[in-house]
Amino acid sequence: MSTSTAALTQYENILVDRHDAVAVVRLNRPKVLNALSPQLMAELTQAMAELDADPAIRAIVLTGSERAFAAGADIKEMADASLVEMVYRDMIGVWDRLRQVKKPLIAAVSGFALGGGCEVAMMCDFIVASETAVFGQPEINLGVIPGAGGTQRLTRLLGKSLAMDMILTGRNLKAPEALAHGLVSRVFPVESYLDEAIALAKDIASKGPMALRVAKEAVNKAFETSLTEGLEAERQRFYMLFATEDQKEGMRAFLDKRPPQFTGR
Ligand code: DAK
Repeated sequence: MSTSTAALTQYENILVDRHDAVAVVRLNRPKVLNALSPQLMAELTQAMAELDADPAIRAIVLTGSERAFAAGADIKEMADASLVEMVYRDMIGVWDRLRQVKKPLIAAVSGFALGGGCEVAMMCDFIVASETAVFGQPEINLGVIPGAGGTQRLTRLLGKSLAMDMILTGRNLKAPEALAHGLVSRVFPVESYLDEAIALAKDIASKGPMALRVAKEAVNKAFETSLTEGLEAERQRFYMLFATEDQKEGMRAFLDKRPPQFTGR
């Protein structure tokens, strides 16, 4: 892996490092396969908000360990909770903050991405995986159902038949199947998946920040609107970019046959 530089705020359950304009956030509860405790999720969403507001950062990679991205929400923390306690914990209020990240957010998944782990990966803009990645929503085996978007995002990404199959049986998808069905965009050897994800994030970080931001908004619109509304939203954003210096720089650089220097203005 490329050399990391200064860490940001110190957290107990995650590690945050910078690689030039790319931040790498690593889930770090190895003894429990990165089970997503409330404390971990609070730290994760706080770190994401900090990085999103940091002008030096242009893309973020979210990862775990080689063995586990995350094996789900922490079952010990939920096992004895009552309905009322679950409601007042407002887990979704915290988890949903990942949706508000405006910078490109790539999940780099190796090993288990189960339950809430799979759901967190799907909250990212796209997923790259190691050959050992395993995705699943095994909540049915615990007497519950996915609670952080699994029934909705998995169905949109994989289609009804495969999503139903996974959610009703609790069966997992290995990396090649996840790639074949579009859950992940690329699969790399386990030795290099994180380096590859960081390289990919660096490439994205070299693009115009404003264009990246509105491209992400426009793609996400596809999940929320009719085609006509989505096309209109895309068109408005396309025209809007002609008010940016980066559009002038990007097109001028092409004509001058030189690499563009985007500033985000
Ligand atoms: N929670 C707590 N501890 C976990 C854990 C989890 N999800 N997954 C693994 N661990 C712990 C194990 O208990 C074990 O701890 P010790 O016994 O050593 O103390 C340690 O991690 C290593 O695990 P194993 O010994 O089991 O390791 P194996 O290699 O044998 O098996 C495994 C790996 C991933 C197949 C297995 O650990 C497993 O089946 N884990 C549970 C997977 C699972 O069921 N995940 C879904 C959890 S439910 C919501 C948001 C999110 C959610 C719901 C609502 N809202 C916003 C409303 C999410 C719910 C879930 O994710």
